[in-house]
Amino acid sequence: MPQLAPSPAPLALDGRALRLARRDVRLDGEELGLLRDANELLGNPAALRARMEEDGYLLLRNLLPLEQVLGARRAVLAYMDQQGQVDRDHDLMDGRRAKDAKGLYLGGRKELTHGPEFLAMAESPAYFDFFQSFFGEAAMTFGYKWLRAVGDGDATSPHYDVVYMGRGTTSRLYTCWTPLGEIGLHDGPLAVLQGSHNLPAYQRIRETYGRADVDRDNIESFFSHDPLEISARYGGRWLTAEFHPGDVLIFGMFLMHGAIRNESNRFRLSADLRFQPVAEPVDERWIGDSPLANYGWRKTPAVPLEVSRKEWQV
Ligand SMILES: O=C(O)CCC(=O)C(=O)O
Repeated sequence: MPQLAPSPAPLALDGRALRLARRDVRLDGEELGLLRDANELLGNPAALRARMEEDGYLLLRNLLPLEQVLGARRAVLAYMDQQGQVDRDHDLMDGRRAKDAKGLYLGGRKELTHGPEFLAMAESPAYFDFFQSFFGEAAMTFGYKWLRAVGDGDATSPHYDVVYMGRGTTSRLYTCWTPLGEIGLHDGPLAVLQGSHNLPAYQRIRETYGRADVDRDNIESFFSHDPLEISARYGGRWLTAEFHPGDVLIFGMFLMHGAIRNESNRFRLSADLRFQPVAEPVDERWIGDSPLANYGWRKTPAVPLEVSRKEWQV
C-alpha cells in the first residue's frame, strides 16, 4: 500500500458559484458541498463497504503511487502534443491548451491506453489490492479504458453509469474516477449527487432510467442538464472536491454524477476505470482485446431526454 499523506485542509464553503453541467451552483453546503475522504477506513473492508452504502462513494486520497499517475499524465500529454494540442510555450506537464485546442475524448485509443505508462496506472496493483480487500475476492478490470482531456467550457451532465455498462453485475461494478494531475474547483472536478443511490425518492428513477441501455434504447444517456432540478425534486446533495494526483473517487452504477465546468487554460485530464469481482457476470462490451464498446448508441439521432423522461414518468 502507498504511504498515506494527510488529507488537505478543508475548503471553505464560501458560496462561490461554480458551473455544474449547465447550471451555476453555489458552494455553500446546500446546493453544493464537499466530499469527505474515507482514508481512515482503509484496511477495514467492512467499514469501507458500509461507507459506500451510506455515502454512495469513497474518496481515497493518495491511493495510487504518484509516479504512476504522473507517468500516465506525461504519456497522455505527449500523445496530445504530437497532435498540436498542447501549448509548448509552457512545460508539457502543465497541460496548457494550444490556441483553439478543444477537449478530446481519448477513451479506447489503445495506442495510448495500452501503452506501458498509462497501463501502469490504469492497472496499478494499488487498485487490485484495494478491490481484492473491498470485495473479499479477486477483482478484474475492463479492457476498455475511458480517458478524457476536458477543455475549456466542457462539463459532463448528470447521469448514472449503468446505462452504458449494465449487462453484467450492476451491484458490484465500480467506477474509479482518477484525476491525472491537480484538479482544482475551477479545473472541472467531478461532482456526485449523494443520496441518488439510495434515497426512496430515487426508486422510480433507478427502475426506469436505471434500467435503460444506451445501445438498446438509444437514449441521450444523461438524465438532465440541470443538477439542481434533480436535487430539488428528488433530494440528495451535490458534492465535489479538489483532487490531487493519486486520489481516486470510487462509486457505483447508481450514483448520479456530472462535472463542474473547466474554466482554466489547462486540460483536465482524468481516467474512469472500472473494477468488479472476477466471479460476477461481466458486460461483454467492455472486455477483451478489441472491446465492442457502445456499438448502437447515437448511430441514429438519440431519443430526446424529455421524451424518455415523460415515458418513465420521472
Ligand atoms: O470525467 C467526466 O467528466 C465524466 C466522468 C464520468 O462520467 C464517469 O467517470 O463515469
